[in-house]
Amino acid sequence: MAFYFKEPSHTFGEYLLVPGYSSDKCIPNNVSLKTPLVKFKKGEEPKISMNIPMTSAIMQAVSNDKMAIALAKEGGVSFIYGSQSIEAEAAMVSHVKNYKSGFVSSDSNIKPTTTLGEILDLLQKTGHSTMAVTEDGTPTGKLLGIVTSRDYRISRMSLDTKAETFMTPFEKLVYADADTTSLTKANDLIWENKLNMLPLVDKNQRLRYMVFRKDYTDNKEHELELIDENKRYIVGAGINTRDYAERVPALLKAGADVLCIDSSEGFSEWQRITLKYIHEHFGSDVKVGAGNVVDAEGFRFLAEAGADFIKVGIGGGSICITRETKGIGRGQATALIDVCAERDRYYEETGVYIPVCSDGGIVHDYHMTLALAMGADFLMLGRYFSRFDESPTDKVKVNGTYYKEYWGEGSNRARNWQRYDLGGARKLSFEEGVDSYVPYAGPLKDNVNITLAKIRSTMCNCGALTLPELREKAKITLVSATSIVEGGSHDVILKDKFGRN
Ligand code: RVP
Repeated sequence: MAFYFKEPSHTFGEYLLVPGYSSDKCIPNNVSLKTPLVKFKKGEEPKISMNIPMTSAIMQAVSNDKMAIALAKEGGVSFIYGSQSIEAEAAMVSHVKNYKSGFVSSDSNIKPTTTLGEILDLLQKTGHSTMAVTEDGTPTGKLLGIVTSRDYRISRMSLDTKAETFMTPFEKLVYADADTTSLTKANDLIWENKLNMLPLVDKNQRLRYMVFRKDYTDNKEHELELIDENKRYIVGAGINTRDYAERVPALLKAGADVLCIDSSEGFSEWQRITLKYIHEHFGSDVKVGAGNVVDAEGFRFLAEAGADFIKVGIGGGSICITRETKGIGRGQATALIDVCAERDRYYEETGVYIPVCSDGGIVHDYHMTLALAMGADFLMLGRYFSRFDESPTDKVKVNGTYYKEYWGEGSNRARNWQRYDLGGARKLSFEEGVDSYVPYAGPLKDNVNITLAKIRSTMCNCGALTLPELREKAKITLVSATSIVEGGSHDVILKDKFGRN
């Protein structure tokens, strides 16, 4: 006879936190959100911890190199999507590892023959008024000059005028040596010479980086940035259970700090084989997360198979239709509570702590706090990050409002069959995800800071200054359907319904 769980499974929206005593020390500024990313033995430190409990989803529409840099600056980790060629994924990892904070590659490049009209088009496209004039128009070509909006007057000049006639030529530029100039030195030069931007060139006058005055202040603002011992940003990468023998060494060579098997359902022999192969061939120092599972049994299986962290969640993702399509899954909150209880039992028994990641289904910021209170060590978020400037997708205007595109890995658009592979044909037999729009929300930094402020504030309401303390002290209640209605504004007529704000 089938096994029946005694309780229905619930999701985050059905729970609330009940405040506990907050001492006068319990203020948001004192809250630490530091959390382990990979497993560790009792009394030891994990090889990698994060400064905020957020990772970005292993998805084409979410985690590329740009997202990874932006999130590492705030203290979290992106897992670069694996549904691309090994070379392309390794190149993204390598870009993150080689990114020098404050040193940017030029994204607006022109040739000496580029016309003013073309320059204005480029400005419209990139929004960047500082353009490098290189011999071949590439970001790393021989630097011949710089054009900024101070170099031309649209009302007085013909749109056919070529850049070479009005650019500031190389001979008149203040520049520095890319190989020997530190960020501090670059910033000193910027201040001494009243520059907005300092180009860094190699010994052949080829452009390597630009350092902008505005990035100086930006750099000072990233107190929680997550870096390795060589001051490079920490980055993760997704892998699958098919081509790991080739993909893993390429990603490690590119500098990936942590890997994660990306699969919609992880309680399978394929994951065990993959974990075993990686640890045997590349050493136990290579950190690999696995998943997804939704119960204690699934956790125990992956723990014994050697997973360095374990992801929880099937069917709760905003773009996911696995539950409708296949009828598998479990309410995210119930799944998480069950798995975290098993993690704690496993820790008691073995002295090994395996972090649990709650993946998918976060709709409101408070759901994050609930997930952390229920035991998640960190979260994986797709929709949340897809809305930001840094996600890889296009920003589109629909009926006067801006949206970003967001699609599931199981959609026809992504065709990530490896994620759904159960050892059959090498193709996506049916869709498990949708293609959608999400409201555009602006820069990652601003949004993440607001979310973290809410989490810290709620933690103080619960009397907790750290995540382990939150788990220990949290008092959580299920709410009735009627009380959920009470939670929003009710019995008033919102002013915007009258067309006013
Ligand atoms: P969300 O944050 O709710 O958008 O969910 C993101 C998660 O959804 C991913 O981390 C992944 O586990 C899952 N996903 C990704 N693609 C699909 C799909 O096409 N069904 N699901």
